[in-house]
Amino acid sequence: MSTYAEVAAAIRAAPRVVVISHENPDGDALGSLIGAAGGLRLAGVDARAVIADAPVPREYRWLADGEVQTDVGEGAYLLLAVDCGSERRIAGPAGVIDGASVVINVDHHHDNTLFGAINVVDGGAPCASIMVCELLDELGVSLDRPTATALYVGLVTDTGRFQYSNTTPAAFAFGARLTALGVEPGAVFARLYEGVPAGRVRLHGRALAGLVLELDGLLAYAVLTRADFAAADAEESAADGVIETVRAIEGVEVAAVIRETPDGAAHKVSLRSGSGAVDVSAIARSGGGGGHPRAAGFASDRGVEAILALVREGVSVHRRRATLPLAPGTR
Ligand SMILES: [Mn+2]
Repeated sequence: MSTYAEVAAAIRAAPRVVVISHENPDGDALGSLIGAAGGLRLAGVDARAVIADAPVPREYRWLADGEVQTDVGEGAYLLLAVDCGSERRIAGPAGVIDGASVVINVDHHHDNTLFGAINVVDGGAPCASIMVCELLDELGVSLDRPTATALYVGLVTDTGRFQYSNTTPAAFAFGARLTALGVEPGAVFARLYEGVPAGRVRLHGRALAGLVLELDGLLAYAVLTRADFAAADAEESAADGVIETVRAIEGVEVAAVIRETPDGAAHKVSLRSGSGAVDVSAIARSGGGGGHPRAAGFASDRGVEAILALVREGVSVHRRRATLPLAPGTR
């Protein structure tokens, strides 16, 4: 593993930096991406944030509008990937890795494939944006409020608003530091979690109405088809958050949401672990994806039944290997 000092030295030596993150960008992907590009510019580095063809979810547009380009621009560049567990999940334009003079990988996914020439991977970091901040500290950057706000978006979303098990003392300390720099948590909350479109609520209703529990209630899943999106009049990112409700069900160890892609040719599968007794990133890897032990996903061109078979098998393997903590008296 490399150090932030090595990353900083490579960035200082580069003509310019292109920052990228993962497909279907979430709050940490976007916060890390925009915070890194903005912070690097504060360090005097020619940096741009790039997302090719990935629609930014509605709740993050206030952060991303005007800050993200769809192409890498002219000339040689160093590539900085943030919050990307694998080169396959990069949301950059085709050839963005091959075209780079150097690839740097700064990430907190424990199953990171170490695809960079320089890799700084910390599976214990609550979010990638805290790692971006460590890099910016190494470069001697004084964070301004917009950059701090972008980094805070990564922190507040990846920790589930300071409620998931990755909400460490370091997470709170990072939040305190960013708040002292002028980040307004209440305003960020309103931007991220209020002003919800009605279509999103209708889509959640459809997903939850079709909820299925299997394996003595250890596995719960919901399936969303294109017909559901059309009937709810909901955009793609409206499915976000359904899985948190499914995961919270009593006794559920693995929650899954399977959603048909807009072209109808494939499915995106989100997985969450209830107590952490099942490593859902292992299930996701068996489907060609990856992630964190408690939050992972994969894309598949298989049908729903084949995907469910893979998920059931994954849950069963872990049931055999580990004694799942069952809530007393429930079964
Ligand atoms: Mn992340």
